[in-house]
Amino acid sequence: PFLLNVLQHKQFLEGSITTGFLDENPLLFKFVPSQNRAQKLLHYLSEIMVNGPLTPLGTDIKPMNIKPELPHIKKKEIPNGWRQVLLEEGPKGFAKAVRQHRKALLMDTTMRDAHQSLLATRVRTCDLKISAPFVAKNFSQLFSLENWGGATFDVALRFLHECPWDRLTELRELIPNIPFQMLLRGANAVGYSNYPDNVIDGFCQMAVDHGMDIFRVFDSLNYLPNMKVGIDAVGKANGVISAAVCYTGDVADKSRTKYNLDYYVKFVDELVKMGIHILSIKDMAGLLKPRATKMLIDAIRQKHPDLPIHLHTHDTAGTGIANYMAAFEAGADVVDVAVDSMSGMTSQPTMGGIVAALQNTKYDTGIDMDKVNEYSAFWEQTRLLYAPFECTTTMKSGNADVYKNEIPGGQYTNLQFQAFSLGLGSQFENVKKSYIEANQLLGDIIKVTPSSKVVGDLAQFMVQNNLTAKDVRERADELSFPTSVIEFMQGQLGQPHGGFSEPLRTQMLKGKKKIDGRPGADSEPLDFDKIEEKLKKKFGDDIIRKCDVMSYVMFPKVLEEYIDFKQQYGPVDLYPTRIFFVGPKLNEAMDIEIEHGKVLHIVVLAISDLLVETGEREVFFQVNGQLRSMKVKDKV
Ligand code: 3PY
Ligand code: ZN
Repeated sequence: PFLLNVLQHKQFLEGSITTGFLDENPLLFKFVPSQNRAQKLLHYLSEIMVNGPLTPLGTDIKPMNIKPELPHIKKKEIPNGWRQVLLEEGPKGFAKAVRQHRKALLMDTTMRDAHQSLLATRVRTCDLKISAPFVAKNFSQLFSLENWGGATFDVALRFLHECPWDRLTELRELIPNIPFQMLLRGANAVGYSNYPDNVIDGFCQMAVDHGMDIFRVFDSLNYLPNMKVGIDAVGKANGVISAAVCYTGDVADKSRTKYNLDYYVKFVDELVKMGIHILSIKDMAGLLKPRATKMLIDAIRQKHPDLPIHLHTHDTAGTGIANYMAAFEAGADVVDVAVDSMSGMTSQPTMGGIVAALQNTKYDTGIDMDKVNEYSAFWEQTRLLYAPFECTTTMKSGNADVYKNEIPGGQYTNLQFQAFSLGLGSQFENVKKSYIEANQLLGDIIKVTPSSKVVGDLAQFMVQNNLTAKDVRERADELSFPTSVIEFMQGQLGQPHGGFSEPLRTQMLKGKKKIDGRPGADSEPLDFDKIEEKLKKKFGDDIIRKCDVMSYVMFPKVLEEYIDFKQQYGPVDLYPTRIFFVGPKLNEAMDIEIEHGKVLHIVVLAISDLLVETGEREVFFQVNGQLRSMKVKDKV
């Protein structure tokens, strides 16, 4: 299976090789392993057919056998949009134009937060690509598309065996007119703990180079020094800095004094001083109510008349559209929605809902409802391909109890799912109660990735060990708390507003080191060249790209496993979603285009009985008319 490059060289083919040829062309004599993609792809199918899915499924509900489609769109049908404004005017001019725009603007989160909140972030690039030209043509009025960052980076590599950088490049190619937006976890980039500052800089530059435009930067504790790392990195990369203030509590409730209007306005003042282009209000749990929305946006708007305000919420309690109406009245510029069939509950409020609500008002978005309906119908079907990951397996409705427990959208779905998979629906009620207590124990902190995990881990620890808040306080020095809780208490995420709860902190840490400043302040810069060299040595020069090095820096083990998997099973991202997750039915035909114009027509014909001597089964295929077979160990 090895090819010599020299065999394809013109001089070789002409028979005019001279003795100096080898010295002049050393690279041609390098061995290049043939990719043998077809063989690897068959290996993937064989494994699934014999041993079941190679990627963990959330439930045993099967993806539906359908092929959602949208009308074909030609490139020349795509109109200009806000991205052209950004490219012409730069981030500052773009922000100014957004603020001057009198109508309501929308960001569509369908490609990121919506599926992170409803489908465990499992939506694959191939399905995003099917909808991309339709979106580019019909929704050119959108302020942006949120299609990257948050958990999508990790999940793409870890569970979907696809490269997040390629996703970005490919979507950019298909959508040249709508700005792309990503969620950047400040000094944690797209990870769960902080990286050295040069990593954040390098990451943002690479994202811009791959087509990213707008970065929503947040910190899970609203800790300004962490925010600054992200903000500066985006600025250096010439991206649009959309700095987020994470919202918790209730500014309309006078009895709740910790996160009051004054707190938020002062925080925003500090962000503005850092030179941000847009302010995001990130209501990650969906805690805003219309009156609070109005108070908050009014207060910020009065102090910063020229600052574009972009509101993000989750519709967990079902008050999302009402909040958005209040937000526009108070002077917000942009709000976040997901297409109807991917909206609601722990996802964003509906696109169709807000478009319709604003029609024939001064805020009219100009978006065509028929097109929203068509896009929604596509996602309604596409969602069925992700049935094994559906939050609706257990979640049937929104729930206003979120105002009490303050659990962020993505985490709410997860915790519920975990509780039900333990077979205890009532467990979820206990987890929610403990979540409230855990938050209070930790000093009533802002809860969003990764600080929300700290509260969730402590809550589950309390449920599992049957502990009340009083027990935790009294026995803190003898209990062994989850690592995330200890790390938070050490100060590894940053400093919470109002400081750590004492004496709990000291008791829990039992002498462990406390960090009282920015956790990553003293980290040494990473040497990317050295890492690249190491990875190339391990996997081969032609396998490792610069973006793989960055993925490795984010998630070392995940990247290595991703490369190993790809070397074993080939480009599995080419399989349609149902086949990727659960494999085909016997005699089902599929066409896989492994490169432009090169199609593998594959049919799985049969699976043999167990071959007793070897413990294997043989899977028989027809590939482009020829019979092929492959033996794999039966591990079941
Ligand atoms: C993430 O960090 O992934 C989030 O969606 C936070 O809201
Ligand atoms: Zn969100």
